Amino acid sequence: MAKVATVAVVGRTNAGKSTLVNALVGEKVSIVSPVEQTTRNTIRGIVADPRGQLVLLDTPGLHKAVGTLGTLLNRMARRSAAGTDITCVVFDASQEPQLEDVGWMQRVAKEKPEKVVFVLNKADKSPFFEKMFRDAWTEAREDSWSSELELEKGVRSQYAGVRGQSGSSELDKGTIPLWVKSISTTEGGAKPVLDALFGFAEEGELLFDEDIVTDYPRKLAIADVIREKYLAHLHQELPHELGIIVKRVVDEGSRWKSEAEVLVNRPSQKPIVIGRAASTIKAVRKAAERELKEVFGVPVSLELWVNVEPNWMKNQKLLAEMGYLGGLV
Ligand SMILES: Nc1nc2c(ncn2[C@@H]2O[C@H](COP(=O)(O)OP(=O)(O)OP(=O)(O)O)[C@@H](O)[C@H]2O)c(=O)[nH]1
Ligand SMILES: [Mg+2]
Repeated sequence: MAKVATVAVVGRTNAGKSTLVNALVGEKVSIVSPVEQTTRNTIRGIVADPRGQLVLLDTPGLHKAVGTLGTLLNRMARRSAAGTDITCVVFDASQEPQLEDVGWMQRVAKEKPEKVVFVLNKADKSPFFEKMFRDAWTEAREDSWSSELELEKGVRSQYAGVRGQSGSSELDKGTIPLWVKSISTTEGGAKPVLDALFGFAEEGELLFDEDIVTDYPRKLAIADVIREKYLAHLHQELPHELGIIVKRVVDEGSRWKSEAEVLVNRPSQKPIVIGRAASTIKAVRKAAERELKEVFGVPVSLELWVNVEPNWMKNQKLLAEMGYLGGLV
């Protein structure tokens, strides 16, 4: 029988979760960019391997939530971690541990999931803060256990005594994460993560057909590719105030025709997404069409409409249309 596991890939925004998922799947199933909050939906990437099958949930990176969309993304990430066999926390170890990294450590220390992989990502970069991450974990674990013991016994002094003894059964009961390094920008660089995950996987029936790499809905996948091309074009300009809704996809046999709405928050943002003489929207459309042909194996022609929709990030109906309200898990 094959080895099978579901894996929540979590961590702070920009840590490289989607890049890692793509490397593990061996195909691009999730969009990637240097801009924060790139991933907005939970996306399943399915890894086929001679050992078996891993179902990876790529989640939106945890960040300080601003507004409804931000809160939703955080909730989605936390919820995904709860329902899976393995929790894979990705850290960008080319930077010192940040608040959100420590937040995930505290969560792991508190909830003690049985199978946890801590990925020190961007191992190709220098400096690399491995020790700081390991120290941060030691601290998070001790803090959590200290408050637990205080609760159980009501005396801090007893905790101090226990901490000094190595191999104390009381302090050993927590999670022991497996630490691995990864260079997720290359398929081979992520192999240590793959091996760690299969090490935790258990024998079982395959959850998906062997030739499936993702079950992410087509409309949402197209919207994501358009948004990725926009992120690449606009860089730090209004990335969070840009929403894409794919209105329809018509399968004409040898090609698909798709119409999408590009939403901005304010009228002043319209010229930015259109560009001088429509140069931006044209370049985005071309780049997206090129990638969609590669992803789906058929030519896709896109029609893009730009609309101003004040406060779309708080509009439940629009958020639902973008798939942000009902996760896939
Ligand atoms: N040098 C280097 N860059 C990496 C590595 N992994 C990811 N990156 C880069 O880090 C940036 C963020 O990657 P993403 O995969 O979009 O990050 P994410 O964690 O999914 O971000 P959100 O979706 O916003 O939560 C991109 O520019 C990637 O190319 C790595 O191992 N090495
Ligand atoms: Mg992502």
